[in-house]
Amino acid sequence: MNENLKAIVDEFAIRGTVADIKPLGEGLINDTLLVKTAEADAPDYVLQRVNTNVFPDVEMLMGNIRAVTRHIRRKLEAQGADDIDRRVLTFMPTKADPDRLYATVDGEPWRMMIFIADAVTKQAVNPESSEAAGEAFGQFQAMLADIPEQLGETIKDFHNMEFRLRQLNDVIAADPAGRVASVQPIIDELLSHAEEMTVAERLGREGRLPKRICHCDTKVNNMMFDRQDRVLCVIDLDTVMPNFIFSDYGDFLRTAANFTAEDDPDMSHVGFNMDIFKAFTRGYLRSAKSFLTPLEIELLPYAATLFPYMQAVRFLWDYLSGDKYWKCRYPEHNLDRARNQLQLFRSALDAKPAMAAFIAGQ
Ligand code: GN1
Ligand code: MG
Repeated sequence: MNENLKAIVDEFAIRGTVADIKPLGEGLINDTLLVKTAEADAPDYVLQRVNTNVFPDVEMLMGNIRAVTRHIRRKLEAQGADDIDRRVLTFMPTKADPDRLYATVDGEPWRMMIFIADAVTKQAVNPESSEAAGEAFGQFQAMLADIPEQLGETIKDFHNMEFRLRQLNDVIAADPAGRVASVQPIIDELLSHAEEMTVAERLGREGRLPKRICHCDTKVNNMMFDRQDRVLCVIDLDTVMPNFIFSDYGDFLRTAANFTAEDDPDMSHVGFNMDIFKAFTRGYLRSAKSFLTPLEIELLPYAATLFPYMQAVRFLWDYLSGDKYWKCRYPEHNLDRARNQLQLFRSALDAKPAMAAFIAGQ
């Protein structure tokens, strides 16, 4: 067993004796390990190093996570739910300070949480798992609707469309990679929709659209299912922050309701899948209808177009910047991604009337 890792685990107030520590999963952002305990009645744990390049403010990040997991745990307790350690992530306090949920070792922040046993994640969706995901993400937002703490923005302006357009316009003006001229038609098409796609920010300023606590990384692989295919809990809480609810609704559909991967270079594969849309929306509205305003519901089709649009803007921004943010496997990778998301945006725009009709019938 790696003695350095053992020493890190030793910072935390856990139950049981450490028997083994080994790598877990394939997360790209944080380093993740499984800590096995010797005793049958002690849980196993997940040990994770937080990537401070992506999340520079660990104090804020872990403050958010503490507030969110405590709040959900209290709700589950009040409902008389059983199996609570599998229904919400449980982060372990440090020995030095029971109020602290991370330990800094050699300048690196580490955290530990209870490993959820007998659970699986899914990588791909079908209508059934999309409906379950919609219901679970809606429930997650619903449970956090009355959280008393003010959460911080762990990534500032993360889903702010006006900000993403400013970034694009800045890089167009500077043209550091000399690529602007070659993609002018894409730029023109994206910018021609700028006004309609920033409606959320304007309504927010007018006080007509609230920010609520959102997950902000609503992919199907960010939830755990039990062996009977029921959703146990939502995981990967690093991006939980206040946002328009469109973040969770729209970003799930952006990945799940595309007929193909976001970087498929064959645009004839790209399109908006209404079966996934309907299943996800049915599940989401079942749990979120109780707290959504009529305006939020009316704007859900907009949200389904917003996230492909935002992602096209972000991929094009990175392409024009010289590919600094996303890893590229070939020179035009970001451009293919931007084209793909633009095509998905067009397809979602076409589907807007059908989306609105479906939502009206819910
Ligand atoms: C990034 O790392 P990953 O794949 O979960 C990005 C998302 C984008 C996504 C597009 C912190 O997410 O916002 O939608 O790439 N996350 C960050 O592939 O920028
Ligand atoms: Mg992620």
